[in-house]
Formats: sequence, C-alpha cells, structure tokens
Amino acid sequence: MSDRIVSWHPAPAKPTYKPPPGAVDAHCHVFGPAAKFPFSPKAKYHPEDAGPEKLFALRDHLGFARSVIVQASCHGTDNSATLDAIARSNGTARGVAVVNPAISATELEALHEGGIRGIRFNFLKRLVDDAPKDKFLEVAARLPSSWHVVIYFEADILAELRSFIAAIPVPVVVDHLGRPDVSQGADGPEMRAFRSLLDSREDIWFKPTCPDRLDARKNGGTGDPWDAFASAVAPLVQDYPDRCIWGTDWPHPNMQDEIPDDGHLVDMIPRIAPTELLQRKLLVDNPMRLYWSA
Ligand code: 0GY
Repeated sequence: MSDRIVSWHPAPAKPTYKPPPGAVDAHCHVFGPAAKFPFSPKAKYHPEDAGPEKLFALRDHLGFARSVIVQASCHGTDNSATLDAIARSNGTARGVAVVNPAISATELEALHEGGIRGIRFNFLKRLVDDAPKDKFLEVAARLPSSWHVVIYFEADILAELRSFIAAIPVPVVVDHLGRPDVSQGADGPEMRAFRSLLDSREDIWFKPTCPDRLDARKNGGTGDPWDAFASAVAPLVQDYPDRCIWGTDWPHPNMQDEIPDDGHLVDMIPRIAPTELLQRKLLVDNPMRLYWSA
C-alpha cells in the first residue's frame, strides 16, 4: 500500500554504550502485520508492517534482553498484534494494552495470561477521538492485581489532568515525561510542573524517553544529539531514580520526517543516567519490578 508510512531507521548504528545484562526496552510497539492484524477503522496513521521479528532483531542489535510492547493507537482496542508479539518472545516480552473501558473481568484475566501488565490512557487529540476520564477511572479500579496505568499527555494539559491522575487507584507511568518543553531547561516551568506531579504521589513513574520527539529540530529543538533533552532530563533521573523506565519507542510512530537512529537513542542513556547504579535501576531493576514481578 503506497500510503503506509515508514517511521523507523533502515540501519541504526551499533551503540557505543553497552546496556547491563537483562536490560529492558520498556517502551516499544509493533505494527501489524496488517494482513493478519488490521488497523483500527479509527487509526490516525497507517504504518508499514513492523512486526516482532524486526523488533527482536533490533533489540539484539542494541544489546537489550527484554521488551515491553505498548499497544499503539493505530490498532485501537484490538490487542491481538501486541499479544502475538509477546507470545513469540519466549517470555522476554510483556505488554501494555488499550482496552474498551467496558471490558469484562474475564477478558482482563485473559490479557494478564497473555503477558499484559497495564493499560494505557491516551490523551493526544491527534491520536484518539476521545478520552473518557470517568470510564477510565472505572476500569482502572477493576484491573488485575499488580497492574498499572500508563498515561500519555502533553504538558499543556497537565494542570487540567491533575485531579484525574490523583484519582487513579493504581500506580501511574507517564509516557515521555508528559512531553515538557525541554528547551526551557531542567528548572523551566514545564519540568517544574512535572516534578510537582511526581511529588504528589510516590507511585507515579515516568519514561525519560523520546529525545527525538521532545528535542526535535522541527519544533525548534537541538536535534540529534539532543543536548537540550540531556541537560533537562538528567536531574530528574538523578532525583527520582526508582521511578523511571527507559524505552526506544521503536518503530517511532509518526516520526517519518525526523526518524531517529536507535543506536543514537541508546547512546543517550549514560547522558541521562551517568552512573552504573542509575543505569541498572533505569534499565533493569525498575522495569522488572513493574512488568515481571507477577
Ligand atoms: C509513542 C508516541 C506516539 C504514538 C503512539 O499509540 C500511538 O500511536 O503512542 C506519538 O505519535 O506521539 O509513544 O509512540
């Protein structure tokens, strides 16, 4: 299909940084294959197939051992592609689903059996038609034990989401730091607002991920090697070392205009987590606690 987009690098560099044994890529996706797992009729983008073989080959290339596959919006609430990828991983992948809030307890248990450990609430208007907070809270109260909620929003709606986030009855993981403007620096208003969110609950986690999105040249950022991202985000990892997890975001949905090199993304890790201890927490201890403890 000619209108299907490719948003990932054809030949990522081998990173200079070597992740510790057992490192987890805790934010990645699969697309299709569409012939087997069609996209949602509500999908806002139609990517080329990026299935588990490609994902796991890249993981080997980058020096990672495990993956957390986050259901991408183009697959809507049909988690079959994500579950299929987990099933093909020999126990090295777990997942985060997107569900219809009316999902039954039996269906939730089936997702748990399939390796799902959380559900994602997406508030990006360019990706989803609606985000019903009341229904989200209702389903969050019925999740299997040890699950969490992953939430994706941009910094401009953080203030209006605060009471909703406060009411989520399970741990919360924020995608891509809630997309602050990193050019404001570590002490800029949007990073300060995000710190205030982290300080409001001890079970709010974050992903210091996607320098390619947060520091994109097209938005006035510094671009690869993402210096503004590194200086704004490193203090946060330092100050909240037990609440962060890291991921590539491969296959980088919607990044076709500024496709990041995954090897370069991995080489950001020591710039935001400069000690071996921080790296082990970010890449192994923290994601293992969230995804492989049950
Ligand atoms: C990401 C970011 C994006 C897309 C999705 O589910 C998705 O489609 O998450 C985005 O376009 O910002 O985390 O992959």
